[in-house]
Order: sequence, then C-alpha cells, then structure tokens
Amino acid sequence: MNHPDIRLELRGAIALVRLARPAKRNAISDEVILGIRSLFEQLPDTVRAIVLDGEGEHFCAGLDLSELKERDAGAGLHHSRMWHAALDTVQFGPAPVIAALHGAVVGGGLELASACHIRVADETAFYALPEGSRGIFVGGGGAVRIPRLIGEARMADMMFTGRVYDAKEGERIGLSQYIVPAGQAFDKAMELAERIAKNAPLTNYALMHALPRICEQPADQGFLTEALMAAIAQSSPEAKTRVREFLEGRGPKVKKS
Ligand code: 1HE
Repeated sequence: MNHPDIRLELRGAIALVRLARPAKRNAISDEVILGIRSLFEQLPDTVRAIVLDGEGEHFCAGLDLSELKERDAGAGLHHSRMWHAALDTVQFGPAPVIAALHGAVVGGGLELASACHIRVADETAFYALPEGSRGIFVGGGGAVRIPRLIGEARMADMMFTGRVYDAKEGERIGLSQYIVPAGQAFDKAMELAERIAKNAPLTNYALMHALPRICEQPADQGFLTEALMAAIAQSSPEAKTRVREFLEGRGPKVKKS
C-alpha cells in the first residue's frame, strides 16, 4: 500500500497507520479518505490490532477545507457517503483500532477518532467541531458516533458555540478513554494494541461487530444477540483452553492495578 499522505508499518501482528500530511495538519482530502478506505480494506489478515496516529503537532485538522468547493446537494451527499464508507472500514475492519491523539482532534479528525475502538490522548490534545462556525455540518458519521461517546447535548453545544475541550476534559466526558503525558500517546496505544492482539480473535470480533449492534437493538433483541454471540465465543477451542488454564492455576488472575 503506497500513499503519499498515509504510512503503513507492520510490526508483527500490529499495523501502524499514520496520517502523514503534517504541513496541512493532516487535513483529510478526498485522496486521503479514499486512501484510508483502501488501506483498511487491504490490511493483511495477520493483523490483530491497529494503532492510528498523526505525524507532526496535530492528530488531524479535519476535512481539507481547500476542497470544499461549490458542491451541489447531490455531490455533497455522495461526498459524505464516501466518508461513511471509509470510516466504516475503520470501525468494522479486520481488527480493533486504537487512536493515539495529540494536538488538534477537530472536525473530521474527531469523526475519524470516533470510528476507532479506543482513544488514547496525550495532554496536548484538544477537541472541537468547527463545522458549526464554518456554516457546515458534520458529514463523516460524527452525528451518529460522537453522541454515543459524549451525548447529544454536549455535541450540539460544541457545534452551537465552538466549544473546545482540552485533553483532561475530553477524558472526563468520554472523548478519550485514556490520558497520558505529552508525547506518550503512541507508546500507550502500542501497549494496549499488544494486549488486545493477544485476545481470542472471536472476543475481539464480538466487541467490534456484535456489541455496537446490541447497543442499538431493543433490549429483548439485544439479549438474544448477546446469548448467540456468547454461545459462539465460548464454544471456540481457544476459549476452552483459556478457561482450562485458569482452572488448573496457569491462567492469569485479575489483579487490582
Ligand atoms: C488546512 C486545514 C484544513 C490546516 N483544511 N488546510 N477543520 C477546521 O476548521 C480546522 C482548521 N484548522 C485549524 O483550526 C488549525 O489549522 C489547527 C488548529 C488545526 C492547527 O493550527 P496551526 O497554527 O498549527 O496551523 P495553521 O497555520 O492553521 O495551518 C497550517 C497549514 O495547514 C495552513 O496551510 P498553509 O498552506 O498556509 O501553510 C492551513 O491552511 C492548513 N490547514 N487545517 C485545509 N482543515 C466529513 S465532513 C468534516 C467537516 C470538517 O472537518 S470541518 C472542520 C475543518
């Protein structure tokens, strides 16, 4: 996979995907969003976890505004759907994605981060949805994914008022699950990726593909989907081995951190 603005490195079972357009603060052009889609579609099946970060001082400045020309309504619709298709390959791709965030995580950059499964932010991270002040709307799935993280009222406030959340506030309200000192987001994301890569593949599959669907289902359907997924996961040889190891005193215990 060769792309001028996205780098891919494979380290064993972990794929490192880096937005590499620092001169433009990793702004996402059409070429970049299509590149993200094709990269996630083509990752080798040996990949068990993915770390996504951005080169330079910012994770991502969102949509490349220089391309926001005079699209008519139809072209705008297809443009947004192109983002949806790309970010679906991130959320429902081959393996869990851990975003390592620093600096600006704004607009489409926050939409991209929201499609990931875990967000680790360093203390320099800040979050905003400047679409509101630019007279536009989110179009990369943010209206669906961001309220699930922070609630509809907080997202609306960010867009109504241009509110910027710093890294600490971002962690408090649910934009990131982890916060680390400046410069350490990548290392923490790698540590988590290595841990996640060791899970039974069906466990990661269930968390990526079943859990978000269950959350959208009415409770009675959700309970049934949960039961089906649980039955499939526990019948795998890997689950049986892990449980046996614990019962024989060889498996890891849960430790208070
Ligand atoms: C850009 C973009 C961009 C920077 N599109 N070129 N996103 C925004 O509204 C955020 C716009 N960007 C910013 O607020 C700031 O650039 C940052 C806070 C991210 C970074 O500030 P700073 O001082 O480090 O950099 P800079 O000097 O503002 O920008 C450096 C260069 O990057 C400059 O270009 P240059 O040719 O003059 O060097 C900027 O023009 C360029 N640049 N951000 C294009 N976003 C699916 S719909 C999603 C809708 C949205 O995402 S809307 C929100 C867009």
